[in-house]
Amino acid sequence: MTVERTAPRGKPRRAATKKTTTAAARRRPPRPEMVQLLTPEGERVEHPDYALETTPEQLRGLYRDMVLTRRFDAEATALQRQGELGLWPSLLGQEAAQIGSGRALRDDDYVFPTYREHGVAWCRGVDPTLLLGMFRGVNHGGWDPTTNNFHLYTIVIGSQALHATGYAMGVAKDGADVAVVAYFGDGASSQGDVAEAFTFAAVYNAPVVFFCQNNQWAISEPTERQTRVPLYQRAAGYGFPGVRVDGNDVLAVLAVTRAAAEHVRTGQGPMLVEAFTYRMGAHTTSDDPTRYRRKEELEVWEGKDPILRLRRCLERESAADEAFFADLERESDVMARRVREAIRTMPDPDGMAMFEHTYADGHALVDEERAQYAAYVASFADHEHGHEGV
Ligand SMILES: Cc1ncc(C[n+]2csc(CCOP(=O)(O)OP(=O)(O)O)c2C)c(N)n1
Repeated sequence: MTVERTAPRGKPRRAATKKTTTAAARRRPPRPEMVQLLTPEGERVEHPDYALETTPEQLRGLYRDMVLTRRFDAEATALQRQGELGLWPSLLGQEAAQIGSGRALRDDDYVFPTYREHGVAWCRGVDPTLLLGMFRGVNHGGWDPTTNNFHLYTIVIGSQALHATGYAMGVAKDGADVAVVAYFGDGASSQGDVAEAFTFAAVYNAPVVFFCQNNQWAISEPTERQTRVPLYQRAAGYGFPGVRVDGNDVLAVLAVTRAAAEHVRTGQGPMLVEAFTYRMGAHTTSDDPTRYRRKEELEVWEGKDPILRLRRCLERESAADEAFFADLERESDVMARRVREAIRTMPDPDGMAMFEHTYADGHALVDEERAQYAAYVASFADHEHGHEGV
């Protein structure tokens, strides 16, 4: 398998001349266009549709976001290994896709994430320590979605595409000029929920950006087992535009998402962005990717590391000095310490709290269940009391 194959193994196209075309080239389908503004060597390139002006300060800001997000993620992975978290889905390798798209949005836009959007959460201003509660099993979310217009993480694959579409339809009815963004993965694109969301969003002209991070794998299923066409081309079948962007190029992701958000805000209907990227770590800490993917594939993508790429650009353009990198290193250490302290002081939940947020108002059945549970818990107290001293 070649790591960048994005279209199905179809009938080979006829070679123009036998002399100039190798057998391997004949077997390879044409590579779909992908928006790129920064090469893996960190060189800026122009794209006719996605011009992007940046100041050195903005470049440093994007770099800082990616470095801190990666450090937070590494810390959370280590905490899981130390038994502090039940599970952790790492975003390693997807920093550019998340920071580029997250920084393209306005505060009044609204985001529906999946469970791996730690970088987007960072851009929305969610305190990173709040992301850990659900994975420690002490709460069902951890943050108030209305504070940062960032919905709770969704583990049911693809369902949030429907939530986002419904929300976007409501926003449109209210006449607000905001963008709603649904994040999901390549695997989620196989879910009925995503297909239904595409249909509804298209026919109701809903202001929703479908942001697919194609990280090449849905646990152990490669993208080629999810689709016979490049994912961004699916949008055409529903009647809205789709674009593929180099998901390891933070500048291209920023420019493309900014344009997509403006497209939906201005009433032109939904848009699909496919960020072509790679999950460099395991699917979650419960997964062992060496069971299903080759190390050569990982090595190819390590050469396209999104953080290294922007660092090379900063150095080429003399946009950051050694002091900047050293300060950032110190800032990362401080954040890591804060994350570890937050875990140690995170309180266990009050069991009774689970009855609190089921309905906005009271409900007779919930009251009954609460009473039953309270009696059950109290029975342990009696039991312990009765056996005191035994
Ligand atoms: C409805 C549903 N089916 C199956 C699962 C189990 N599951 C968890 S993650 C995952 C793969 C998702 O892959 P993708 O959408 O590409 O996102 P990624 O994890 O790669 O970011 C599956 C099948 C689930 N959580 N929900």
